[in-house]
Amino acid sequence: MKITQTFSLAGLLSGLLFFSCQEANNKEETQEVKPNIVFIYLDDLGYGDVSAYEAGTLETPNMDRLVDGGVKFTNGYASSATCSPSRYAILTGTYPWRNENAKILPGTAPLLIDTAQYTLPKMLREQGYATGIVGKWHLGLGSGNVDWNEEINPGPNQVGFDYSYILAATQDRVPTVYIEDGRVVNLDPNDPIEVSYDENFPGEPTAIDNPELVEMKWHHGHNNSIVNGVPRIGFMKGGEAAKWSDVDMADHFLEKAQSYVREKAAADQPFFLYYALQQPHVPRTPHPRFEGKSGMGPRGDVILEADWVIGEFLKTLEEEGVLENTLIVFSSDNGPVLNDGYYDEAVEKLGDHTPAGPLRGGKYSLFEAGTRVPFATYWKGKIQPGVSDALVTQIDLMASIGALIGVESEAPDSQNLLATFMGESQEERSEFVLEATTKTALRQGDWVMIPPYPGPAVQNQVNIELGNAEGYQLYDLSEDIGQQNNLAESNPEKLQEMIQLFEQIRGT
Ligand code: NG6
Ligand code: CA
Repeated sequence: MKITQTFSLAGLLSGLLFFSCQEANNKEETQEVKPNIVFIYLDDLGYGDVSAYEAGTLETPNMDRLVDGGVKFTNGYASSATCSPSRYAILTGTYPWRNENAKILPGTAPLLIDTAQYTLPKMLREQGYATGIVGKWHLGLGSGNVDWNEEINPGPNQVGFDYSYILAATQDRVPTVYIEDGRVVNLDPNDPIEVSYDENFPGEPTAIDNPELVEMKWHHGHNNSIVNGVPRIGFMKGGEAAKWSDVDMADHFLEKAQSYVREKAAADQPFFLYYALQQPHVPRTPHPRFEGKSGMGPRGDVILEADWVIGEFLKTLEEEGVLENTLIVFSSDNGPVLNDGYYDEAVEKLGDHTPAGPLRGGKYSLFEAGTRVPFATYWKGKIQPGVSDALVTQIDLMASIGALIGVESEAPDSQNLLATFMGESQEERSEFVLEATTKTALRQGDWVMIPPYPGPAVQNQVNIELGNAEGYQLYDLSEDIGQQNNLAESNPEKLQEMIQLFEQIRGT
């Protein structure tokens, strides 16, 4: 009797299970498939470097395909005029100036994002997404004194990514190796890697001691260890087999990004891919296929290379049948710079090209060109092509993507502007505190207020106006996009209003 009962109970249970599974399946069918999300994020690409923004001198047809085929933002901002703070902000939905360590990081810096912090990839992973990063990280690794020969932890895999294939810091900083899921790729245990930003390892060549080994001349900084003829920032010893090939880097990251997409598409798993290209940051090392192609020297050539890479990547999304179910965000981490530390003809061969478009300043600057960057959202068949002048920032992607997949983002600085990113609204931020090398300024509506800051007006080595001045600066961008007329004296009411708001937001 007991046995029969058990059997019938089991039967009942499996029946129930069957029904609930059926129900779930039906639900899934009626529910919309989760869109994939891809960030195509360039390094130091300026507002005027993309032909869809500034036609004429450099043709970037694949970037244009995203910009002209999606929503082209003319007031889209990176969160900072340098890399690490912008990358911190895009992944955490948090103003970088809230974290005092969010500055340009050396290759030995510890992880900048707290592993307990809620992040965009964590948010997506909780919703069943595969989350991957391919490319430049520059957010620190480990918790101090990293042993590059062991598992490097914490890193991207501890802040929300379940796959990572990265360069640790920048192309001009050691260690010049790729790291996959916390392990240096191709590391020979008999040739361990050592890295220091304080002193050289005895007997190792540097650009100062061995100028005959240098194939790319340094202009400022960049005179420590030499890898592939390129002098870098920082000292490195060993790891010969693991060293990357600079000219193959674009192809290499492309391959990794493509395999990631193919794998996830085959598994039918929604994915978030943060594809962080290294161009056109220094050292500019185009593959020989692109050498001389732009007529502007290596800087132009690597932009053409990046454009080609983007075209190939889009082809892969198409081939895998996922392009129409993928929201692509295309942008850059900060504005442009020509001479960023190497003699590479970026200045000499620039011709009529205007990397910053009509904007003043560049990378490192509080002026517009520091943070206002190419910024587009593209979703084939879903987003209608158009131009938006709405004020949006990369910080807002977290809340907006959260809204897209139906979750609250828990990132207080991030504003849900999903409708704007989808091209369905002109709703915008009312204000934004931008950052440049730890200094901040306020944009509100069409106005920008830059507080007084000590320091040089121009950083001579890179030849960029930084925005430092003894007095307040106030610009009306609706009439003066090039920030030529300081209205601080002629419009004291507006200035006061903005100072107040700025201090209120910054909590000073
Ligand atoms: C600067 C480097 C510059 C670049 C920048 C970081 C010198 C003199 N200059 O310190 O070449 O690497 O840091 O760029 O070393 S970023 O885009 O990653 O922020
Ligand atoms: Ca950068």
